[in-house]
Amino acid sequence: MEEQKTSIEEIQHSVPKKSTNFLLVGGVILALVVLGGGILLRAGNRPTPSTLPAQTESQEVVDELSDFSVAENTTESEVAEPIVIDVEAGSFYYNPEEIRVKIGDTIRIVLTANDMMHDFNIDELGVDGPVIKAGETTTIDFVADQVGEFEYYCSVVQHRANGQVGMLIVEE
Ligand SMILES: [Cu+2]
Repeated sequence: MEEQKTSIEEIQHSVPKKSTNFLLVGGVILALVVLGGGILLRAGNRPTPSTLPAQTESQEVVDELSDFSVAENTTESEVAEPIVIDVEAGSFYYNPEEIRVKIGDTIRIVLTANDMMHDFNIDELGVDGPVIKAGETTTIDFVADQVGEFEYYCSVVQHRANGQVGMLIVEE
């Protein structure tokens, strides 16, 4: 046992000594090459004046995104406080038949059908409400984003021709 151990130690000490040095030198050279290559690569990837604006751009995008969320919050608070206008629809009329608002107002028409089927439309403002039956109520939200006088009308068969119209007046 003692002999065997000694012989292994001898092998470990005598045989690999030169090759250890060789490996060490080789390893150092390899390390230097890898390190040198890494430094060169880094130097190649170092931000140049042409890549710097890209970073600035992405920062701007982040700024825009935060601006957007602020704008969205503002819109939400505007939508949260619409001007509510109750409108009765019947054969063949609207009550009221005239509505006055200010430019930029968010309008909520609460439309109730007193009889038959009716709806509420304003072509110029892109308002196209759903058709409701007698006794039903619906809400139609829109922004009065143009100054002027806009006719609202019922699109059910001949109701408009029969006089089911009104006037939305948007003032500055
Ligand atoms: Cu109608």
